[in-house]
Order: sequence, then C-alpha cells, then structure tokens
Amino acid sequence: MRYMLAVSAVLALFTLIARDGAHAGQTGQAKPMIDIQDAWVRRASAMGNGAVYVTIRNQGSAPDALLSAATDVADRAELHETMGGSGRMMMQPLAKIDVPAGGTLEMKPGGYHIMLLGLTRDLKPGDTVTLTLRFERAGDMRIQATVR
Ligand SMILES: [Cu+2]
Repeated sequence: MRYMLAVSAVLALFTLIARDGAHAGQTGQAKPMIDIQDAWVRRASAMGNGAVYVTIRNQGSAPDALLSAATDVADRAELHETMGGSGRMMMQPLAKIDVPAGGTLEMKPGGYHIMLLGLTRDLKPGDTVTLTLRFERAGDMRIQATVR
C-alpha cells in the first residue's frame, strides 16, 4: 500500500511538473491569512494572450508575496506590471509581488496582472478559469476566475 502511494505520488509529480503542484498545498506553520477576491479574466482568443486580475488581501500579521501562477488554459503564466508611458504601454515581468501584512494588492488593467501566454483555448465571457497561485508563505492557492 505504501509502495502504491509512493508510485502514484511520483507519477503525479511527472504529470504536474509543468503545471505546478496542485497537490503541493502544504500546511504546517502558521499561515498568513491570504484571501483572494474578485478574480476575473479578460476575454481573449486563443491566438492572443490573456490577462487575469485578482485582489489579494493579507489579513495575517506577516508579509507574504505572490511568486507565480499556473493554469491549464495557458502554456505559461507570468506576473506583470504595466508601466504607464506617454501613449505607449509597457509591461514588465516581475519575480514576485509583495503583499504586506494587513495590506491589499489590487490587480487591474493598467497595473499588476497575471499574463497568460500561449492560450490553449478561447476565453469567452462566462467561462471559468482555474488557477493556482503560489505564495511565499501561504503556499499554493487554487482559485477560479470568471471571464468577462
Ligand atoms: Cu502583461
């Protein structure tokens, strides 16, 4: 039985290696209270890129940071910040986005977002997209975002 479990864990690891571990949500030490609200995805065709916006509230007493995101509707998800320029919008990839203790990070068009690169399908209004957000302290959080 133990052997079976070990084998399936290894298989799961290989299957999920490109996607991140939805299985990796580890509990343990006191977790900061991360709360995700208002998750939505901009409509997009599979030919283009997608963008996800969430509001992250850190109700804990320790700072946390969003490290990465993953979803099965895109080959890659990157953390981005839009830099307002004079007429020209530039996007910059970020290694992480800090969410201070007691703070709120609101992603929105023209600011922070999660960029979806290499969409595997069209994102139509009303569709639901599942994402796994990886936090420095809180670990993996699975969320659902609605396409608008
Ligand atoms: Cu972007």
